[in-house]
Amino acid sequence: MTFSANLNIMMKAARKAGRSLVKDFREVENLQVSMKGAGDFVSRADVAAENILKEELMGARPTYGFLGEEGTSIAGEDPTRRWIVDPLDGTTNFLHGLPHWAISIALEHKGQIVSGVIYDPAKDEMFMAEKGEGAWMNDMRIRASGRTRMIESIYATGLPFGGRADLPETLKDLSQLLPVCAGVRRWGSAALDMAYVAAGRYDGFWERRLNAWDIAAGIVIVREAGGLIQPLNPEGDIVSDGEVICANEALFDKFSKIIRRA
Ligand code: 2AM
Ligand code: CA
Ligand code: CA
Ligand code: CA
Repeated sequence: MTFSANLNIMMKAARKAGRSLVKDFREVENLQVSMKGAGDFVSRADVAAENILKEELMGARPTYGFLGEEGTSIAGEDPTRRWIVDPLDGTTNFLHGLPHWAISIALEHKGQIVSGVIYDPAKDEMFMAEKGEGAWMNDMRIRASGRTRMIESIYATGLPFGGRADLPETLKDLSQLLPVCAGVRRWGSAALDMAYVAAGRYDGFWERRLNAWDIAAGIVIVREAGGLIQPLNPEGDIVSDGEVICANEALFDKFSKIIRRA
């Protein structure tokens, strides 16, 4: 397989930020932690990883824009291209010593996500895709699952933390979905949830109240793996709404009818 120069830049940046995060993860008890909002933690590790990503990505492509969760926002000379970055998706897991977190890097071109990388350094799994080029995990092509029966399928979501207002809706989703499927998982990294749908590990995923950096890379990875991904509100926009639903092609209709109560 040969990847574009941009995807190689993204993978190199993800590996470099990954080394920094793994080092901090080994001594996580010494990290300074602060809260950005109720239940929304940030540590020195998040900020260090964002700085590495900014240096690598902006160093290689100085004219592109940049949007990062930890405050980096750069309007590029080239208004059509922008990096959208979550330096550490799953901070709560990270801070609890749970090895389930990732770096998410997307490249947006004219409002569309054209390349995505989601890297899980603890498991050394790099999920990546480019528009029209398929989706990969390390050196293997990945595809959304082939399951066709709801009762055999499993779904991932995020449970609203820290008093998020979408709790009643999510509980309703669960009460309607759980009786008709094989299970729902909640691991705390939206980026990895989407990567796992692309890899056929989960059959679908949905979540409300996310941000552009949680979802951007996952969009192209799920699509290139043959999965269907849409804004939860069919008239909306995934990246700006931050509300997403995805699944394999065979199950998308049934699953989305339950979640959208259509
Ligand atoms: P973050 O770790 O980058 O902040 C899952 O529900 C998503 O919500 C994650 O992608 C996570 O991204 C974000 N999130 C923020 N605070 C959280 C918390 N206290 N618990 C779980 N997820 C949280
Ligand atoms: Ca956060
Ligand atoms: Ca995130
Ligand atoms: Ca983050």
